[in-house]
Amino acid sequence: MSKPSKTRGVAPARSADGRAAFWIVPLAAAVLGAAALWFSRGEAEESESESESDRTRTQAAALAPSASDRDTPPAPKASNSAASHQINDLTPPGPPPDEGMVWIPGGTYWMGSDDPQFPDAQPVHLVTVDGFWMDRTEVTNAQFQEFVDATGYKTVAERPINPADYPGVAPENLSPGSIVFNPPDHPVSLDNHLQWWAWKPGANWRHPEGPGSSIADRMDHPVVHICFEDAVAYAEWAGKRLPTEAEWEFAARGGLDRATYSWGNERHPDGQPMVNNWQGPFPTGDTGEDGFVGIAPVAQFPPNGFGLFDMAGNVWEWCADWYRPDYYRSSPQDNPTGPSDSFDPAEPGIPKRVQRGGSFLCSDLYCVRYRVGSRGKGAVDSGSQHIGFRCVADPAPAG
Ligand SMILES: [Ca+2]
Ligand SMILES: [Ca+2]
Repeated sequence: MSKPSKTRGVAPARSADGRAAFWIVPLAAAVLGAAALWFSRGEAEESESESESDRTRTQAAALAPSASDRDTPPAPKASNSAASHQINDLTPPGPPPDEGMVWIPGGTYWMGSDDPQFPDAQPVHLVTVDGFWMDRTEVTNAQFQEFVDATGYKTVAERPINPADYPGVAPENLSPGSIVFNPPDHPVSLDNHLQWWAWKPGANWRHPEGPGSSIADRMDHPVVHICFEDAVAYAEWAGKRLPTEAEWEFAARGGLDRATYSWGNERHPDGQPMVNNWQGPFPTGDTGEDGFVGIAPVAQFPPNGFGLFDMAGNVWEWCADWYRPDYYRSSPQDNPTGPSDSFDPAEPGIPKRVQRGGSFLCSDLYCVRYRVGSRGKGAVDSGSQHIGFRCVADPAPAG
């Protein structure tokens, strides 16, 4: 299906309510026909069901660097030497901006993954980032509530949808809402995410599963149904910012050199679950062997080497960078901030930012992107029940 034309292009500004289109419009099936292509499939979760032809298209598209990156000296590619990996002095430059933040010392690391499942995370390349403060946890409902109480902010999912943006869609299908996990009660093929996601009017951060659901007893859970601009608005209010993708991955690696996970290379060290993700058949039967079916309160699993929680799993986390599958081919080495435009060959023309870390829905059957070097992406105007964020802050200027 095609997205309304006004949402096409890669303008930084979010089109009014494009997020809704992928979910509302399927309701008008006669108009749109086949499956909605949305957001995040970015969601990254499509990765494991991606067809060979899709992979080929992705890889072919990745051969063409973006114009803006074409003349940038690329970062060095991975070699067998670990000599270039180094972590700066761990000593913080002063007190943290708030007690929820930890100092990430900066340094040089090998960014990306050589796992063939993740062609957009290649080549593995050397990146250097300066030190920064980072939230220890995903932003919680309690923290987001403070922001909303102070500012009256309304998230994208709470705002009215302008019928003029969706000619031909019945007004009753234009209620504010978001995308919720709605698994079938029977096994399904993993090639169509619409089988387990649904557009739900009334779903938003206050009502994660839609009307009737509440966060009252979930204030220590990560906030979800957050679009990119919602995350930016919170960060600005908090005097913080979103991490670049390079900062996020450096932090997630916790000082380790090219490990598979944010905690090391062993999935269950000493039998200990290290991530809130999915066990059992997807999408019908999460057995919760890690202790949690669905989203967990933050910080229920051991922190990584930098003291950060849930850098793998629980909820996806927005990064500041535009998404392109080819960016690692031309990324500068020092403090890269992402490409100047967005391109996802699976959904050309839909502006997407990077998301990282995977979610409670990732398993080794489907979406293994809780592995630390892998990447995700999402349409900027699409939140969902497993998309949240955390913030970073720069150190105070010396002197
Ligand atoms: Ca779980
Ligand atoms: Ca996370």
